[in-house]
Amino acid sequence: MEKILNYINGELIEPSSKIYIENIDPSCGKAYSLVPDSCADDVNEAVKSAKVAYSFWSKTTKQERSDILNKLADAIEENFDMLVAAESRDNGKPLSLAAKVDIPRASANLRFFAGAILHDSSDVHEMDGEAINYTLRVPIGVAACISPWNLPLYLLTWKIAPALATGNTVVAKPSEITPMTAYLLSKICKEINFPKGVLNIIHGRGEKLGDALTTHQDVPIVSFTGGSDTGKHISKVTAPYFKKLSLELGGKNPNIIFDDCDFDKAVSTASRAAFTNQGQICLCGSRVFVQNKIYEKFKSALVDKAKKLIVGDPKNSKSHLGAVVSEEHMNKILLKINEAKKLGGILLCGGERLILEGELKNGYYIKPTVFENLPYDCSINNEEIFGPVVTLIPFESEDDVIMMANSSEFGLSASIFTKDISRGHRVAAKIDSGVIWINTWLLRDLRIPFGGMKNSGVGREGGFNSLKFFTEPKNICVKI
Ligand code: TXE
Repeated sequence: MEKILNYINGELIEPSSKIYIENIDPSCGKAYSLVPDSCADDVNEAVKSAKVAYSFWSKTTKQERSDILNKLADAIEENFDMLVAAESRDNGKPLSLAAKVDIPRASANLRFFAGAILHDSSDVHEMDGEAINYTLRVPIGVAACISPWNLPLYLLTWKIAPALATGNTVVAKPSEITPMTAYLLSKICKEINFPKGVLNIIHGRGEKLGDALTTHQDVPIVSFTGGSDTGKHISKVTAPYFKKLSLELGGKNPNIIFDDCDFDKAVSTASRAAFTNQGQICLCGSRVFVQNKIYEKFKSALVDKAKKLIVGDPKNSKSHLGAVVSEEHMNKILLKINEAKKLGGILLCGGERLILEGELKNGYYIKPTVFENLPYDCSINNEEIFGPVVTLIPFESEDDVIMMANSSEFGLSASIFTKDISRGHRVAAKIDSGVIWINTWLLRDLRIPFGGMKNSGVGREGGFNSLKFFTEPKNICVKI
């Protein structure tokens, strides 16, 4: 079986313990490669290498860094088919989705920040002719970039691109559940002679090596995307060290459908928001609030759509959904489905594992699932299930739906469907979410502030927010 290797100081190396864990292909439930089970010693080596590299990388010009990031983006595009296939196999997502979203966004992230760093500006505060303050933004040092399994290369590059563009060096820690494309990226880095030590990638279990990385004295900055419990833990262990911390966590996002919406568009977007990537996107709309007047009609249209979605072999271009990421995750989703039934939820479609035939019979497939009759404040409507499961909740008035939408502990994103644009603006202003769409979902401009309120995280990434996060402002006051 292929062994994935750590990437430290420009070299692909085994974990110091030589211990590996199995990497499973979720489409068939079989191990197909081995992931280093790295420990604190490996983290220390990676941080040491990043620290040495920082001494030259932080002195490079913006143009030099931009050129190198663009070169890496070129190489991703040259290896497009290989990366698409690897992402689909490692995660279980349809090949078509990896080709349309994941891998194009990985190179786009690098290109975006390669451009952004050349067009950044700094603030000036003039004091009525007495003095001028100007702000310099300087890199900070070694950044820990910890990313999850749902959009593996997409979210890894979303972090490493701004970190590197601003002159920091990086120790990246991809999810041990989906390590393959990060490994392939490190092989690509080696091929294009990416400067040694500037980017290091450590593989392994978060609970084993995580603290060594996030609390390391030579790591002043930590950017994390993942589950809220892990975010809480990282927040706690890093607090005594005053590190710069960005946390992009989960969501339980409301999708609000008013009765004057463009009906067909609202149904198809709600279905996309519910089931894309098997419902494993932090922005998925998993609570669908529908105004009473169109509730029954909307319900049957959404259920009809959900029933027609093809769950199947990720390699088959006809599959709309592939496998969920792991057996453990599948079982967690199935437990939540049972809990929903016990709470009185009426199952409208799905609600069970799908067993495919032949080679894929042990894969982790779940049918798109729609529930109704679950109180807006029950556990199912508050916890992130992170699978192809949504609930329908009827509402009467604007005030009712705002109250219910805001009742969640999360506050990442929301969508509002209405043709009354004044109502769209009014409701958007009252929803407690960091990212709100009107009449669409997941339309992303990489310049916007991206992140959540409440338990969905701390800080914002995206555009100049990322450049600010990965730099330290220094004010210089000049007396005139
Ligand atoms: O994520 P973890 P898990 C949610 C989703 C999912 C739940 C748990 O609800 O069911 O989180 O998923 C690393 N120090 N999201 O357990 O553990 C880990 O190795 C440092 C939402 O897979 O948070 C991986 O690289 N790092 C989410 C990364 O953290 C640690 C996407 C994320 O894994 C660590 C994924 C530690 N102590 C899951 N422990 C989103 N917001 O998009 C783990 N890690």
